Amino acid sequence: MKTRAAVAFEKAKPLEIVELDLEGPKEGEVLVEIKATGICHTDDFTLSGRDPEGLFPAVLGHEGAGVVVDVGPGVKSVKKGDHVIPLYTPECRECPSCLSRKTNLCTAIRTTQGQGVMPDGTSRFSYKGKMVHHYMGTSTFSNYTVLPEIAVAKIREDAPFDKVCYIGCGVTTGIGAVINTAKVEPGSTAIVFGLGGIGLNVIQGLRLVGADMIIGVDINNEKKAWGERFGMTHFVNPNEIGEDLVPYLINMTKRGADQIGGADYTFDCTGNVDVMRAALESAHRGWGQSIIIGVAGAGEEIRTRPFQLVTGRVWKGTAFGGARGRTDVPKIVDWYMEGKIQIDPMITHTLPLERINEGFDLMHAGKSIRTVVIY
Ligand code: NAD
Ligand code: AHE
Ligand code: ZN
Repeated sequence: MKTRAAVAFEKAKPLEIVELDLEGPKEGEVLVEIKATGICHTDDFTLSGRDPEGLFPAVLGHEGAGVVVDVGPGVKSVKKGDHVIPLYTPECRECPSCLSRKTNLCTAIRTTQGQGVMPDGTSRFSYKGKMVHHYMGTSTFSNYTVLPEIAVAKIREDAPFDKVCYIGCGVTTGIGAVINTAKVEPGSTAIVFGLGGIGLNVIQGLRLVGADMIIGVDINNEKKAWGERFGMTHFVNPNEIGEDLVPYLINMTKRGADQIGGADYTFDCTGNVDVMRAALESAHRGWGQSIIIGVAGAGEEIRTRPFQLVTGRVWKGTAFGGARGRTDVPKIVDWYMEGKIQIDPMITHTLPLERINEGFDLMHAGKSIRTVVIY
């Protein structure tokens, strides 16, 4: 069949809207009509050429929602007409990682996913007879996409696609980092670095679990009002404090009898390795945990004095907020439908597929929180 898609033919070039050929689903695969997709900073990261796993040409996009329109042989867990969210972190429930109960990083299809192909080693997408790569196993910048059955979460049918697509990455990553990875306790102090599509969801997760002091750090002053809207209690622009950021944050978090300072939990939502260091070093001596969410480019490394860890600070990372997609995503959709979490205000822009490149421009200009493409 044919599908309209925004294709990344080359790194650092605008996406091109073309009609691709798409093969139908094979054994264990499903064909999904994507109704809406968010644009995440990670799509931009890969398009920029900084992703060591980036492949071209490819159909990017990993934050979608849609309807199953066909299933391949052997598919049991979903059927035609089901509403689904594609999962870049699948959940096979059979691999050693899934069975360990220690991680959400299912390994069933990770190798082929990173190679931009389906689990049988081939791509379903082609253009003028030449293979086009899948991306993150999802490729939601195509109106139709083929996914392994283990990489879709079935969701309730009354949930609006143009909002719950955001649960396919940003919402789940931010809230999950708080609940699953950090396991933040009520009354905690927290610092969130980077108040974009991920950081604001960390903030709403912190409010949900009853964190006390929630400090947001961003170089864009317009993010102050955004953070406050979702529960941030204090805002810091590192360029305007007139001193080094870490001691400033340590001072801010000195409370009552505890004059050591430092936050119980810090979160990097920027992908900047210097910010990651500041996040670790502004965590509380003895127990502060710093969670890396941001994704850094090929060749970049994190640094700190080992003494920071010797004295009890903990560095952790999280992918997809530690969520097990087929199990957790339908629950997060319920939270949204029940009004427990907010999504609508964060979707600042909607665009048709033809204008998808404007979504990247808005992100670069710091003007959007999330742009959603509606097919
Ligand atoms: P975004 O562009 O919407 O937001 C980034 C924010 O960081 C912006 O508000 C920007 O002003 C701010 N910022 C930039 N440099 C800063 C600095 N030096 N100090 C303070 N703030 C700074 O991006 P996003 O969609 O929120 O994604 C954030 C990061 O998370 C990206 O690196 C993305 O690739 C990554 N990510 C990771 C996962 C995961 O599973 N680990 C999931 C989604 C996104
Ligand atoms: N491919 C990159 C890393 C990109 C990355 O870390 N991706 C996150 C999701 S970001 C979503 O917006 C992730 O899930 N990582 C775990 C995994 O298995 O990919 C690189 O550096 O090679
Ligand atoms: Zn993402």
